Amino acid sequence: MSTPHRRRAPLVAAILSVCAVVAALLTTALSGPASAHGSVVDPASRNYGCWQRWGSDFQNPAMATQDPMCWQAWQADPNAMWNWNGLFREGVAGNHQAAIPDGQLCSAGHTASGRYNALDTVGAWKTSPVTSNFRIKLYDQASHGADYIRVYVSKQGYNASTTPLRWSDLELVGQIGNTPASQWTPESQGVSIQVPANAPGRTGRHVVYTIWQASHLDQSYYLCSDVDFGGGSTTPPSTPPPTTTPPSTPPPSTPNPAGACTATYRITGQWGGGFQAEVQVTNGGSPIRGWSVSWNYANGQQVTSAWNATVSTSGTLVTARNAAYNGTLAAGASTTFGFVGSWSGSNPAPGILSCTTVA
Ligand SMILES: [Cu+2]
Repeated sequence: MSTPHRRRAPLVAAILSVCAVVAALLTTALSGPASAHGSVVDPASRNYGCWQRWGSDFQNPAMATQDPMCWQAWQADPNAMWNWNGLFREGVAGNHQAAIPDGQLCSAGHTASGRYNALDTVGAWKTSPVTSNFRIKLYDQASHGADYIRVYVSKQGYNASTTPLRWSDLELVGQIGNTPASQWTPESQGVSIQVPANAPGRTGRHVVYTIWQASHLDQSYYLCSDVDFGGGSTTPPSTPPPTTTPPSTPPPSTPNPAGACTATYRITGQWGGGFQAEVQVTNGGSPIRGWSVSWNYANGQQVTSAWNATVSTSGTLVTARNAAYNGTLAAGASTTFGFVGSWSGSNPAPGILSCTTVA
């Protein structure tokens, strides 16, 4: 009777050590560069940007002068870049501000045993140019989907070159709700999604802070992207922006030759109470330098935020005019604009889209 008991201890120890080895292997596999999580890739998050710019050349001493913030991050812990997709915490239960102290927002509160701490360093991180209407692109390698994604931008007056980022520096400028991965855009591995944001009144350097609440478990990603408002523009400065509707020309509501332009409407994603749609405008006639598309919503849908067009609403009528940079269309050319909106009950596409042109 006592023999099996005496044998059990080494057996249990053996099982436990096998478990430990398996756990260690799993941990290594999950935290290695090939693991499947994600990040904001445009505008690039701090560590994704450093990995993108220097991952194949991370020992180049030129980085110290050309990209000093990335240099200090690579020196501090290269795994922060190899694991650009692993900047998350688990079990936060939505209490993001309680979990992450001020000054540690870019490292998710020193997550992963401090691997990402150097991302909190204040200084001249490389920026991506944005305009006040921009979108973040989140790449989700493992198709987790999102319970929600929230996009914040630092308030005008915050000095990203000198001040550690605090929660009170941030303003919510865009968000989406529950969006399963099946509604995201397929990538060769995983999926991606774009979240529109609107941050008027900014100039110069700012930080975009994205919280991605993944759907597979309570896993929250905290991602700092460095941007420059107006320092660069999505419109190349060398190209004179085409004027939209000079007062001397007929307003876009003036009837145009039938078939001059056409518009097609496509819902690209839909979730509880919200949806995202894309409209393609095709110029069927001679070259134009402006367009306007209108439609009526029959079920109370509302456009809440648009990109690549200026959208106005009057009752059920929605009118979208070209942005400064996409009004000019050659014969047969197309362009698209998109928006997020709200709906309830049902969300059918509008039956008729009228498209008018500015010659
Ligand atoms: Cu993951």
